Amino acid sequence: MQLPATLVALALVAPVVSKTVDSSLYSNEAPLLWGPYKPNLYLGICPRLPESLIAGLMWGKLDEQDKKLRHTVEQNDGMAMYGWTTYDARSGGTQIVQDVGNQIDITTEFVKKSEGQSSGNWALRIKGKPREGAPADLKTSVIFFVGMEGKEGCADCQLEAFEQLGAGDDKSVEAVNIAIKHPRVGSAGIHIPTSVGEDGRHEGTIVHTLNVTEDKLWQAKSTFLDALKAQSNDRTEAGKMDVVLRNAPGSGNMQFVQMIIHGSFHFDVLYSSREATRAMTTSEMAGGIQDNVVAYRKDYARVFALKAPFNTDQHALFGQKMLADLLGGIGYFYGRIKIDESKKAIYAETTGKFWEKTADAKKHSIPETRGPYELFTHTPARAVFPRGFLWDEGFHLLPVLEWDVDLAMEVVQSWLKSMDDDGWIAREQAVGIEAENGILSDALTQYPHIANPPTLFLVVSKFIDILQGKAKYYGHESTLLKPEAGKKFVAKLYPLLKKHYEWWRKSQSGDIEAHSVPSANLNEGYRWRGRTPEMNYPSGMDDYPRAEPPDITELHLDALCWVGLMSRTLEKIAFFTETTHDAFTYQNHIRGIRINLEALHWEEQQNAYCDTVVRDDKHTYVCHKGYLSLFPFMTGFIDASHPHLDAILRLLRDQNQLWTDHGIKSLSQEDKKYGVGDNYWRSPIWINFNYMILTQLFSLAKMPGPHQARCKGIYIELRKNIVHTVFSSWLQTGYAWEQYDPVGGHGQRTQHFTGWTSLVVSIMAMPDLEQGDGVKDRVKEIYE
Ligand code: 6A9
Repeated sequence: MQLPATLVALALVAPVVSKTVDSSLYSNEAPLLWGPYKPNLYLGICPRLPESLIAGLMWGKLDEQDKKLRHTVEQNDGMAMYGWTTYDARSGGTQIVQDVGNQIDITTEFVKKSEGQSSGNWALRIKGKPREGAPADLKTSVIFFVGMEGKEGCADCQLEAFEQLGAGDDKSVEAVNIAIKHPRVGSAGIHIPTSVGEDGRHEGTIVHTLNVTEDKLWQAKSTFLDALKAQSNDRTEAGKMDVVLRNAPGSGNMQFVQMIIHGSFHFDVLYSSREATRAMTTSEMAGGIQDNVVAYRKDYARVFALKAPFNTDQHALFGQKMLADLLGGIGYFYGRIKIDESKKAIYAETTGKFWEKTADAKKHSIPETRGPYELFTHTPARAVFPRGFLWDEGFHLLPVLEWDVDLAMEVVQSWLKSMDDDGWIAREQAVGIEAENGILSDALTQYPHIANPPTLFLVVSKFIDILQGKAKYYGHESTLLKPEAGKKFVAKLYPLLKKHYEWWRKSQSGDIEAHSVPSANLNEGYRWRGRTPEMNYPSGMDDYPRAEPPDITELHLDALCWVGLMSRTLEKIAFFTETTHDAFTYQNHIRGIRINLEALHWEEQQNAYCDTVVRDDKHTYVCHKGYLSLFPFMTGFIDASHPHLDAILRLLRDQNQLWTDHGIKSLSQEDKKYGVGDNYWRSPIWINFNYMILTQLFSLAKMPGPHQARCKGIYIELRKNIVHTVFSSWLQTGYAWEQYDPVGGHGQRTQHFTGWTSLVVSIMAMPDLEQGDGVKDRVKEIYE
């Protein structure tokens, strides 16, 4: 083991701290220990260990540091572009931030090296390059910080900075070393050579150690600026505000390593665990960066092999970036969430204007906390919502599953572990104080009667397809795909999935009897709890039109279909894990669901599936044609010979209803709520549902049936339209977007929405069915 002198000395005195990575987890998990798991920061690194270490980067133009110091990702920072260009959870990746305001482009390269079960080494190379038009002598302040959580009262903890002096006469500082000792992390050292690359000139490296309260650790920016302010105030002579912290290395719970650099630069941060057989070196890191880029591109080409007409270099670059941003948006969270279960009786929603009572209860609610627990999840958008969203995660994991099945299932497991004793999973999880920061408490509090679409079941279902060889896997080497391992894992998840399913059926059950439909099955009808006028947040399609005013007799079509999707997944699991007896129960449920899709939800006049409600004692349809009407189709209940397939295809391919050249839009323009109000789910195009539509079209295109050719034709067109939409918007703006405008096709709402919009990666890899057999023309004939 070759460690810098100071660290060698340290290693000798440091007792070996026993490894604390949870040994109950399977073996492919150790390489996931460290990562840029604070996606809310441009670069925030921590291990997947509660209350341990945080590290990260801040930068800004020296004389505007107080206003433009970059730390948390902010949409209004006005970056020309930012995000990962390559990223893999096991080996690392490269991120670029084009910082217009600070006139500099920052590149962060992150490399991980882990051996066996050891806690592993990692390294960072930070590069800066002045942007065009920047002054010749652009001065940038760059700060690398490390904080240690839970240090107070921890006798065995250490976070100490040392300067490593050169052998030369001038005794200049050659490197900064930070010694780390922590019961969960073990002993380690961070080595930061002070040289800043060939052209870079810098005014020395300073280390400033602080002892701060815990809440200051994750607020590195204000902690740093406050320290500068305090330092300026301490001076007796009046003058300008200080821009550089005093050099004061020592022992504390927070370390700032600050450099003032002229022009372009690069410097390295090398983290070596004492358990590793050798220390991380600059050359190992440089080699690692190169290898990672090459491997990432190669892996991408294999796993997401682009199919015509998207087999171009430009689409490859685009896809690599989209995937890297999805993977790089993963976060590790630890802490508590706010929940309110004190008024379960009120939330039962059994009387007339139930939402008024609920609103009142919310007003007076004093939420309790639940936890602490861990959540390992991808995030929809780093700037605006860097936290866990249940139904988003199922979509995130579909491409991840193809890339790294063990990682995807690790995340599934993390979410399922957050389930409470009743089987409820909170839909929006801001776990811990840092994740909660800046969110109104109204949006934070979670209610245990609220559900969210169970998209994790989609992931488990596809996982079983892979295990059974029904879906091909070209991703990372996997432990779960070894004989018997996958089955064991599924058997372990099964009780949790079943519990969630049972909670869902019970908590969201609908009053079928009130509808007095003789042919209906009396068990399978569901209603989203937590509805308010014009809104249905739990469903995920927030303002998609429903019955107004909300009513306790409503039966929601999407809720029924989501239950059906769960039933079918559980049936699959039951057969797969040889718990056949259970399978019969699920089959029974599925039968009931099929009956009720027709008996309760199919509206003959409108030729569409709809929500329903009881009005004037009568079973009444509430029809707003759009994504909702497509649910039986999207969730796989419409097979090739289904009598309503024709109507569904007509609806989605009709230019006067849902079809646009940019993808399928959320609501028909013939609906009176089209584009009305906030217009969130009332016309825009969303990629998650377009993906679901495409996968169904694809499977029907392969299945003999009266509409096979149509399905194939529409599949070909829709696939092209969606990719074109996301791709061209990305070319124009540099970003992926939350949704797309149904008229112009441009990206809108949240910028750098790297969540389910990334499904475009899977879409580009879906087979191109175009054979030049005239299918397209035939489809045109039918519709136009
Ligand atoms: C807003 C902003 C500092 C809304 O992608 C996440 C969710 C989806 O699950 C849902 O289906 N989005 C969709 O209708 C975004 C939700 C953002 C809510 C929080 C607060 C201020 O934060």
